[in-house]
Amino acid sequence: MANGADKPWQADPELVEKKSRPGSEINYHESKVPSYDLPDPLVDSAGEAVTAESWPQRREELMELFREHVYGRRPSVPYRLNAINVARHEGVFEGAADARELKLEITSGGESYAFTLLLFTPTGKVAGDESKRPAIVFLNNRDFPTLKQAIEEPNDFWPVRQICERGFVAASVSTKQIDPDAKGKFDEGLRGFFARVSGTGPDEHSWGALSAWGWGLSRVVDYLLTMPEVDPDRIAVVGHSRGGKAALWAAAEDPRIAVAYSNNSGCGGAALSRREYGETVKRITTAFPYWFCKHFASYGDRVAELPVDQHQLIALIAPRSVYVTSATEDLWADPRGEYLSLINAAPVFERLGKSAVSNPQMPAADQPRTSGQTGYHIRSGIHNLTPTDWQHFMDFMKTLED
Ligand code: GTR
Repeated sequence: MANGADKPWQADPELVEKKSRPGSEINYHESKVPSYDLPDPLVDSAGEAVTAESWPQRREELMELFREHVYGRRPSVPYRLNAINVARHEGVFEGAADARELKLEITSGGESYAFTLLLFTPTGKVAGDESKRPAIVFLNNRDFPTLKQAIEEPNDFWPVRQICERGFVAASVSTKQIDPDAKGKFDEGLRGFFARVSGTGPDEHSWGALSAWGWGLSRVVDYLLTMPEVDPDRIAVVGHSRGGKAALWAAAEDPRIAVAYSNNSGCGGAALSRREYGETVKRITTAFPYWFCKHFASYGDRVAELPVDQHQLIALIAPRSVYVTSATEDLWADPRGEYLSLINAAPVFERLGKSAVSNPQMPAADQPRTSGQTGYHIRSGIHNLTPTDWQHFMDFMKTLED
């Protein structure tokens, strides 16, 4: 092992210097992180300590705060979901899986909106005496493959063959197909669709694209729950970066999601906003205002006044499971802030009778740490979702079976 390879991770000072620009508002120095107080997930708005029994009410209070101030409120418009088979190939990956392409079509007020679902089901025998498989739904925020590409062109970002070979049903949808990942395209996406059919325009607290993407994940869950081969208690959602932010919020909004995995999700995802390290609320709401509700931008210059912070987002998923990962060179996403979120959510898991990662020291690079419902690793390298990240995550999924 290289010197210090088993010591708690800390940002490489040379990298910190390299990334720090004179006069820039973006801070990479740990010494310049402002002092802050995190809002306590286990004290309610009346100042009362939260017990396991009162957690459901406190959870709802926190959900409302996140909706109102960060991700926005989803519309409550009735709709119908239709899954349309588009293509099917049996025995792909030398017989290891069956592959399908479906269209998930949402119909409301006589209009429809649709996005593609790619779905791979392993063909092998299910381990033990169980007859059902866990499923992993990947929210792809990069180039979404065609079914043919997913079968024929191995892709490290979504290593679907390896996922199937480890016994998981593998599903994927595209962020952009659910709601465009660009400014000024509201009318073209799911949010525009719902605004049109309900006749209500967006306001200060309406859902942003991250929430719409997460809503799309929940429609995949709807479909998976109709599949007899899927274990309804072991459905995971996975996202990288902006996709990781959406995956966490999707799991907060949808209790049927058993596991959320956020990879390099940073600001607005796993990282604590109050640290203002790397990407800040001010910067993200300037560059990507449409990801959040409009109101979130008003906290750009006053993050200390945010009624929530991101450890509470992770806590909202308790007592279900959360896996968070960072990358050593991805200081923009604030690895330490991501780890601190995870450990500051641990008291909620514990209050609910579960264990969670709580060691205040970060692990060394490339050494996954798991405890009960949560897990973490920081991979050597750049901002990316790699086969190594996937393997560690699937190892974590396996620990949940015991
Ligand atoms: C960046 C953005 C991050 C992160 C990233 C990504 O430009 O600032 O918040 O989400 O994009 O999605 O890769």
